[in-house]
Amino acid sequence: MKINLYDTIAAISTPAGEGGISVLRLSGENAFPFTEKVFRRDSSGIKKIDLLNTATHTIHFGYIFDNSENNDLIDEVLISVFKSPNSYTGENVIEISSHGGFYIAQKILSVLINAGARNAEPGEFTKRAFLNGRIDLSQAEAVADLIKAKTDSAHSSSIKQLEGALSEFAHRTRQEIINITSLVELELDFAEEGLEFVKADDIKAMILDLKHKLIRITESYIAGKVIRDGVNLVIAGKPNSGKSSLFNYLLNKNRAIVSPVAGTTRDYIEENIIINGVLFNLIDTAGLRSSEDEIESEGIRRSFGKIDEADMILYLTDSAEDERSVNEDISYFESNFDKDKSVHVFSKCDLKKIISDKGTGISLLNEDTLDNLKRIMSDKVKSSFIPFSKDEIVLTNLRHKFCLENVIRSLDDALKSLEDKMSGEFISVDLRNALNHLGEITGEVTNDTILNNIFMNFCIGK
Ligand SMILES: Nc1nc2c(ncn2[C@@H]2O[C@H](COP(=O)(O)OP(=O)(O)OP(=O)(O)O)[C@@H](O)[C@H]2O)c(=O)[nH]1
Ligand SMILES: [Mg+2]
Repeated sequence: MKINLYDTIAAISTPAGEGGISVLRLSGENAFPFTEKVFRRDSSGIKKIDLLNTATHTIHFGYIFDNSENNDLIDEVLISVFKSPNSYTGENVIEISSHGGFYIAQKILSVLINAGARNAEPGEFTKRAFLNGRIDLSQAEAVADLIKAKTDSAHSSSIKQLEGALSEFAHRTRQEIINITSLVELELDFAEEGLEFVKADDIKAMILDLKHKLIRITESYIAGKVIRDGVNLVIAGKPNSGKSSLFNYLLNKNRAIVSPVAGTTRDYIEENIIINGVLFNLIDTAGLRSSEDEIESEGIRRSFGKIDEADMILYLTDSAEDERSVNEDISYFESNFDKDKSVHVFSKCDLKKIISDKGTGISLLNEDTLDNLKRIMSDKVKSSFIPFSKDEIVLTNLRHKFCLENVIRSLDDALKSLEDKMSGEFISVDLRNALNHLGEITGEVTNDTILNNIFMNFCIGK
């Protein structure tokens, strides 16, 4: 995406479809004159507005006309005026609130394009905010995450990042690396005179300390991924064990076919659901057994595929079966499933008096047992994937994780150079590499490819 910071871009910022209002946004050097061409204060189209002499952060009622054709009246609108540098992009910005309706918004957009504006690319408003120094890159990325947030925790981690928590951390770390670098360079200056200002061991200890802090943060990415994208939770078990019934119950809708015939579910089904603040991608699968049926066998193969990829598994054993089958199923579960990520569930416990103490009993006829299962599910996610306190930074973005891993790699290089008693110049080069990688997080160090990849994923109008 080539960007000319001086042209004026326009886009509809609200989603397509009918709604109370639609908002269009214009940003750039000519945002004011282009608006003046098409906006009038009265419905007869006579009274113009002088935006340069209008106070910033004010709202004005008026009308949009199609000046390209017969000066047709398009809509009654409100325009909000934001003067550079106090706007989202840092440039002159006009926001037009029209009646909600895709046709009207499209029509106003085409009028603005006729007036001289250009259609904005995805994320271009936010990209300008970054290029104009209003926000750094990690904050721009937080804007995209904030829009996509589906749960409380996804929201709170992205709003924290937007407020600059990650940027602050990057700046603090940067300062620490600079301090270490200057100690190394000081050492370098005096080395010839045989003065050892700071012992190599001390420098090593400082780098190690920093490295451990960074490792802790990169480890938080798993939590971040769970917070952002949800936990892949597979419901598995023998045919007829009640998987689809549980799936439907958790979703609170009859999504999957339930029947007493073993082998009902063939292909897997996925749905999103939030349980106790945790986002789950629930996957109902075909019951596991050896089957002669070609289609069922393919379904079972897919079940195993999903089990392999799962973050978490609910394995259902039908407790209404006879004791031998139940015991066999328990051994099957115990020898084939990873304890850390699986929960053993005994289904249909209304049909059985004694429930094995090896798992959690549930019955669709008993709400308490299901609430208990939900609590076990969300607690397990919180303890295994999100063992971070509210104040800690949680990485939610893979790009940030890669940058930090590169920082750690450069710190390792520095440690190795120290170990090998290399001269200070080498150590200093390693530390400077670490600084560069760190700068990629906030965008102090960046290139077009990185920027394009980031903003490509935004919606148009943001
Ligand atoms: N009594 C009782 N019956 C249940 C319970 N849960 C499920 N069932 C019944 O068990 C039968 C099988 O349920 P499904 O949910 O279709 O089982 P499944 O594991 O999805 O079966 P497949 O798709 O064939 O692998 C149905 O007749 C359900 O009504 C329960 O808690 N109590
Ligand atoms: Mg089923």
